[in-house]
Formats: sequence, C-alpha cells, structure tokens
Amino acid sequence: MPLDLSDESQYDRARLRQWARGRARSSGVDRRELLKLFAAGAAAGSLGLGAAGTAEASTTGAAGNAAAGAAATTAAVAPGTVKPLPPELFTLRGTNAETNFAALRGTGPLTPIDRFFVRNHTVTPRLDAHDWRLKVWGDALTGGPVEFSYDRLRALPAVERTLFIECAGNGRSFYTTQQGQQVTGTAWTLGAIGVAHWRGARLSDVLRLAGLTRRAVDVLPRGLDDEVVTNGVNLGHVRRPLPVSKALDDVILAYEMNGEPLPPDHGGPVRVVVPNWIGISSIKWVGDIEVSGQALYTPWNTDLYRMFGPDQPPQGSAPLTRQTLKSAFELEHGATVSAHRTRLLTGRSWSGAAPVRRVEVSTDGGVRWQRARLHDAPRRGSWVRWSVPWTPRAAGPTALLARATDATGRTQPETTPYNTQGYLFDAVVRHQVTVV
Ligand SMILES: Nc1nc2c(c(=O)[nH]1)N[C@H]1C(S)=C(S)[C@@H](COP(=O)(O)O)O[C@H]1N2
Ligand SMILES: [Mo]
Repeated sequence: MPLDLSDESQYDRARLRQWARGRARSSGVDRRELLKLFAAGAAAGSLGLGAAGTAEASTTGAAGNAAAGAAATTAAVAPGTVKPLPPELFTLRGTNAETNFAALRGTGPLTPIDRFFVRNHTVTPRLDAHDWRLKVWGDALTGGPVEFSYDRLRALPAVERTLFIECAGNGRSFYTTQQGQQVTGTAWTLGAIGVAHWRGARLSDVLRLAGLTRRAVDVLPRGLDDEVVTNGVNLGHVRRPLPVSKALDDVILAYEMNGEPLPPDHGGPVRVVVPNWIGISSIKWVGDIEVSGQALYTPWNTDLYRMFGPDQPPQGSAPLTRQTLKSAFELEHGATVSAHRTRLLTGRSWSGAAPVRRVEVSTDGGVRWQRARLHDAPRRGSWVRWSVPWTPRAAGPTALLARATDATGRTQPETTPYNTQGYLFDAVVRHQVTVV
C-alpha cells in the first residue's frame, strides 16, 4: 500500500494533493463544473450547494431550510416513496420523510420498517431482484469487471448485524432553533435515524472474489436511482467513495432488513451498510462498485459532507466519517402533559463512537439531573432505550433534556460548533413541553 490508510488525515491530505494536481478523477462529473459549483457556493456566502442545491440541501427549497423556516417556498415536491407515509409516523421534508420519535414509543430496539426514515435524493426506483446485477470494476482489480447476481450474492457467507443508519444532518434544525445559526440543508429534528437488523454479504468477500489488488485506494459504490440535477448541473448518480480500509473492515451488502427482503425505499434489492458512519456512506440500490488505485472525488465527498465554516480549513474538513452522540425523547415536540400525574418519560440514545454508558435526564430545563434507567444492553452501532418517571408539579412551559455519555467518556455538549451545512449536531436538545 502506498499509504497508511488507517490514518484518515494522512489519507485525506494525499487525496487533496492528487486533486490539486488534477490527477484524481471526479468520476463522471466534469471537474470544471464542480469547481464552478464551489465558486458559486462560496460567492453566495456558504460553500457547498445552497438552499436551492441538492443532496442534503436539495429538498430544502421544498421543505423549508432551517434558516428560511416557514417562509420557504412550497414547491410541489413530495417524497417518491413506495411505502405509505402517514402523518402519525412521519414528518415530510421535501423528498424525505422523518420518523416521528413519538411513534417509536412502545416499539422494540429495532425501528419497524413502516416508520424507518427515508432520505431520497430523488425518488425510490422499482428494481427487480432477478434482473439486478452488481458490477465490480476498476483499475485496482486483477482483471475486468466481475458481475454478481442476486442469487450469487445470497450464496456467499451471510453476516447479520443490528446497526443504525443516521443522516449526517440529523438534528440540523437545532443549529437554528437553539443556537440561532443559519445552515443549509433539510431541517431535520432528531428523526433522521433508524436501527435495523441487517443481513447480507461482506463487501470484503465480494471485493476479493472480484480480484482486489494491493493497489486499491478507494472503493466507490454507486446507486441505480436517478441522476441528481442541481442548479442545472447533473451530478450523476449518488455515490461516495469509501477508503479501502473501511470497505474491507465491516461493510455489508445488505439484502434483508428486520428479517424481510430489503424494501424498495431502503435500497432494495441490495444496499451498502457502513457501520457507524454517516448515512450517505450507505448507498442504496447499489448497481456498481469501482475499485480504484487513485483517490476518487464526487460531490458527496468534496462539496458535501465536510465541515465548512470560519473554524475550518478553506477546502473544508476531511470528509466526514463517523456519526456522533445524541439523545431523543419519544414524545411530540411541544407536547402538553398533565400536572400531578406520574408518567414515564422514554427515549433513546446512541453514539457512532462507542456504546452508550450513561443517560441523564432533566425535567426542569437543565437545573437538576437524574440517571435514566437503561432498557437495553448498550452496544456500539445501536441505541439504548431508557426511561425516567416524572410527576410534573407546576403548570407552565418547561424543557425536558436528555444527555448521554458514551464509553469513550464523551458527554453531549451544551452547544455544537457551527458548520455551514449543519452536520453532526450533538448538543443536548431542549424538548419543549407545557404542563397543564
Ligand atoms: N442511491 C442512494 N443512496 C443513498 C441515498 C440516496 O438518495 N440514493 N441517500 C443517502 C442518505 S443521505 C442517507 S441518510 C441514507 C438514508 O437511508 P434510508 O432512506 O434507508 O433511511 O441513504 C443514503 N444512501
Ligand atoms: Mo443523509
């Protein structure tokens, strides 16, 4: 290997040098077009695709970004999903559907498919497993392309894991509502996460069968959903490179979710599942995987899914990888609760870094804290359910707060450092309720 790929910052610096010298390919998108997009974004005061842009930002024109709020134009965009999205279970945000946390109350550790959030850049494609092929190709293989049918993939040794998929922008709206900051992108509250039990083949097995060589640097899965067009520029199919180190470590090509064939909205017949990394890594409807001896660039690891802002390098942070630490109550925002009646407050906490170790809850706006009771054995990659009994006394508005600490020792902070696209929010959320 030319590089120590376990060192992500070294890896990224090497990529940036290649990019600057024009050696890295931008994989389908003309590099000058991409540079034009960056320039346009910078001129508009925010790097990256603006509110009318795409990816995390794409649907903001329709759903209203956090900054524009209710004043956003209401374009006629509705999620192009196959499954129904009833208002009790989901809040619609442009082409996306956010899980209502209150709808998880009483459900088990796995998110039922009927309430698992959907994040679509365009619309859910209908693909037939029998016609589906995965083509693995690229200059870091020993030979030409190798194809896998659905049956061939299912015949490989299967792995099963319970893992969350969480959008990098989950919690984004709180940059605005709690921190007073303007950010671009879909204004999620905390419901852009779901936990499922996945079954599939190891990506490492598929890559080895395809003739992976030691020259490999990047592995680029690409979706079969429509190409993404933003600001008149066609960005091509959704795709984001993985360093070969991660691709060989624990990545799954999943064909089952919660014991069912992978449903269309979640990438059926086959999607990538990248444990603990931001949702965009887990490419749905995967159709081909390029294995390259050079660093690869797409809009999803250059302009998007890096941190931009005053405290970041001009080209942005390194591409984002691991998810962060969060907690959410299984309760409507702005709920009304009765005084003098004891109720059980329930919620969930999770971390991309380590198992959750402790959850504390405050029912008085953050003055006093008590330990929540954990209902699951904490495991990395999943969440823990927790509860605390609460007897509200005084009538009036109050804020419920939940704060998790994970096994790295990290506790959710009071504020999250700003970045223009509102990624990786991890501060304690003030859940407003009214006692009557
Ligand atoms: N092909 C394809 N893969 C994709 C996407 C997409 O639009 N197209 N969205 C990504 C993003 S941003 C997220 S957060 C997750 C969402 O997965 P879900 O819709 O199953 O919840 O899928 C990722 N994979
Ligand atoms: Mo996402």
